Amino acid sequence: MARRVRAASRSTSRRKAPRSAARSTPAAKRSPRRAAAPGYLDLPPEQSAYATARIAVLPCPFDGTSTYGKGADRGPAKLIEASGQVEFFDLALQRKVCEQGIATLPAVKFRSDDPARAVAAIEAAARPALADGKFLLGLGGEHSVSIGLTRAVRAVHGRFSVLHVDAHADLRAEYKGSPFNHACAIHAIAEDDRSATIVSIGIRAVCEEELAYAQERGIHLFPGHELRRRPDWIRAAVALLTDPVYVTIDVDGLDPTIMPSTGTPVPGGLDWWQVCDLVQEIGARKRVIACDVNELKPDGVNHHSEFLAAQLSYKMLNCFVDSPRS
Ligand SMILES: [Mn+2]
Repeated sequence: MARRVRAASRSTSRRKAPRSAARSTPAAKRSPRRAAAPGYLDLPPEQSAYATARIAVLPCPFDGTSTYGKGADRGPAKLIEASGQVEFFDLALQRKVCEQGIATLPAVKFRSDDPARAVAAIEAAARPALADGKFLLGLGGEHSVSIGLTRAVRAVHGRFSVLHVDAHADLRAEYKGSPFNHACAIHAIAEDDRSATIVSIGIRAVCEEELAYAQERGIHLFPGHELRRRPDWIRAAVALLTDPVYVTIDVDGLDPTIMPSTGTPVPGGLDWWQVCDLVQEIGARKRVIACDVNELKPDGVNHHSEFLAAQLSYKMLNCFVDSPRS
């Protein structure tokens, strides 16, 4: 890969020497204990140490309630693995936020498929990093991980508005016996703070009860079919948000042609540049305090979805963390 050769002489760019060296060590000479997997972006130790990192990444590999394609529990590890190939420098933004330090926290452990316990475990795992002043990036896992993440953010930072990208409204009050099912994620967040502004983008799969709830609760829906007829949708959506903002992106909000590896794909989603423009506009106009990327379900064959999710998450960090406005 050309990038590895080019990057070899620049310490702040990509370098792969340590890992390829490890790979050439004969198996018999390797330590019997498995080396820790590389963290987010595969950063060198000085940029991934928790104490000095501006950003904390929390893997939340929970997939207890998904209903169609299972396997979102493998999403965080695959996204982090793919992030090792993402270029540190964002060309469009002319920014390299990894220089502020990005620590990868240990993945949250789940003892059962009970989403209520998972939400509590994620909230407990996310709180310390937020209390330490880190910007938090949560990685799902199914969308119910966002309930725990937002609870932690609310406990530490107080109230916030929510920007939500998704094919699904996720506004069911209960599904398969739980209010914490991934089909209920935004409903639960909306009920946790009844007055929080919520803006949902790219929605194209919804039931009538969810629409009625959105109307009653005052959730702003930007359905997929309206976006192409509404050239100003990004500015209109971002203008509705009040500071500070939490951003949650379900990768099925993107079109399945570019993001096939997700449990419940729906045609007609955002393209790459639309989601980039949206994220960039939020970063330019709003103060974002935390975000998540969820519902990546690696298929074990193609890996462009993992790379897209990794690059999107890093673009979010480049746009959101200490952006000029904040
Ligand atoms: Mn969804």
